[in-house]
Amino acid sequence: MTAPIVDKATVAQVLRDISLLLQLQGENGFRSRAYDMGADRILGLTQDLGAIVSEGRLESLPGIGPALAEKITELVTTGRMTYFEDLRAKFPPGLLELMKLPDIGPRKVAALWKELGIGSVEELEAACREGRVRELKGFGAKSEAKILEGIALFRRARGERKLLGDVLPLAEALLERVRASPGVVRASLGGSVRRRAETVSDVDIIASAPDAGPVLDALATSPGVATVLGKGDSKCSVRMEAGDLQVDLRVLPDEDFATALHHFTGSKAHHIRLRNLGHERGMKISEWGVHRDDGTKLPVKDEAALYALLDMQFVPPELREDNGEVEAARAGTLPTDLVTMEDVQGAVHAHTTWSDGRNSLEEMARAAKAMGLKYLTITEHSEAAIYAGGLKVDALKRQWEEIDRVNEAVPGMRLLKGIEVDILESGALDYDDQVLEQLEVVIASIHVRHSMDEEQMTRRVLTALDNPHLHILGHPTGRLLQSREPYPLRMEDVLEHAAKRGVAVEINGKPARLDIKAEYVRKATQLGVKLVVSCDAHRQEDLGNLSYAVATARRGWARKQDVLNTLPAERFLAALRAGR
Ligand code: DGT
Ligand code: CA
Ligand code: ZN
Repeated sequence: MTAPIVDKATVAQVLRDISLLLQLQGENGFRSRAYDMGADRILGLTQDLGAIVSEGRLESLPGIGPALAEKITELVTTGRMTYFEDLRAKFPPGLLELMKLPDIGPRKVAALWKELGIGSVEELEAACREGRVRELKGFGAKSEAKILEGIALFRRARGERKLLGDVLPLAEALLERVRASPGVVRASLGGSVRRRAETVSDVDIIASAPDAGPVLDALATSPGVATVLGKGDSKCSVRMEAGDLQVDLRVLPDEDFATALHHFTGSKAHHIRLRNLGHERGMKISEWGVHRDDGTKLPVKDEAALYALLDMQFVPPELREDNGEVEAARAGTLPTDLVTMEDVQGAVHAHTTWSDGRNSLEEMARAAKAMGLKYLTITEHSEAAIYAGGLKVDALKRQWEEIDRVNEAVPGMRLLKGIEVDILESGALDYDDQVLEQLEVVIASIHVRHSMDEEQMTRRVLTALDNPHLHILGHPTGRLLQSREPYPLRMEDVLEHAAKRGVAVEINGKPARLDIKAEYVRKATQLGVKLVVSCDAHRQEDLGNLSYAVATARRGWARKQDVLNTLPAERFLAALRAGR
């Protein structure tokens, strides 16, 4: 799959910005609202935006008239929207950012700008400190203090790390834009995004081209850029409006690409190890390349060549954390068959409109097929999960009939009959054995009663693993990144017991879960536990979560043979049963 130049989120962001700018300009609310509605419409699309545009179907969407359709088409096909660029050029570049502050809307920004010439957060901060804002009608000394508080809050939020899943689509769209700009020979993401860390602080892009200028310009003029933070001969940094994300682009001559890419991929800890190994061999490794002690520069055509200079195996970016990969690569024992997205034949863990999902069985089947998958396990919530529309047994059986119908209607795709059954407080599963034994795929997870102590919680999960109908333990630690701690659980005991009982363990690919995490993946494979990579999809777009599960598997050194859904459907089912 190649990412389009401009994704839905960016289109929506541009439309919202236009709405704000029109309001700043004092236009009637009617015009600006049309852009806001257009933004909602685009975000709500379940189909591929690129396809809608290329087939000329934009205008047939309710709320999108011919003029708007034309502007969106320009943006999606060329990466630019002249109307937006012209409109934006009438205002200082930092003005849109001002609108992100708490309690500051278009009317206040318009007053600050027109009366005091304030066009950025920094200027507003200075004006508040100097007591100039209180002079304005509708503002006072109190509002100055409140604005300063708001600015502090805004800056703190900006400093927080972001979920990889919120950043990667945007990063890939920008990378495509860089790739498509004049003269580019090679381009890649770097940093923690390339290493597929769970959370990231910014986006690093590295490109090679004979002339850096036009490439740097391409980033600086990208739709969705709030501010150009700095631009030099070989580097450009911008802040995107979406998520306040900073993006750093570096452009070098192609002969320096590999060593620069390696440097800016990190991690720092991995680098330090390599630098020391280089030193022992009389080589200096730096962001500028590899030099002999006498100053001569060694040609390095790609990253593999760099590792070869150090007599090491190539280390995939996901493994570059100084977690033993340096030793293994030197000894030649680093796994060379880490699981890849291409290895995955079927997706595990999907919800539909039968419980709390947004798409029908047939829509999910078609979307999975479009991704090149061969099967999808349908695993709705069970009866106890009332909040999530859990299924009573008779509804479950009616679903099987619809699954049979869809399987006939969508050749080449097989929906497997499964369940995500709740693990009750006692460790019992939420359906009787007679129901569970009729299902092809049984995932069991905890959704309620998280506040047990470690002993109780561990016992609960171990008891669940004893159920002979259970195939997969779902999101085992229950963590939600940046919002919920894992439940207290002796994971080592859980993984050992899963190995003993032949239960597979889920790597849940939902970006806020990534559960189990990479460290436990590694432990699991060492104990001989089989894994599944899952999407935990609640709508068809979520099927893409599989790639985050695969990334987590790779970060945990999992190979293809460790992951059961790399098998074709029949063998996958046989492996689930054989474990028990
Ligand atoms: P992040 O941005 O906090 O999610 O994590 P990274 O790893 O992307 O870190 P970042 O963006 O500060 O720098 C990108 C890479 O550049 C980093 O992984 C390694 C390299 N790098 C940056 N600063 C240093 C440094 O002081 N020493 C060394 N050896 N490498 C550095
Ligand atoms: Ca970074
Ligand atoms: Zn769940």
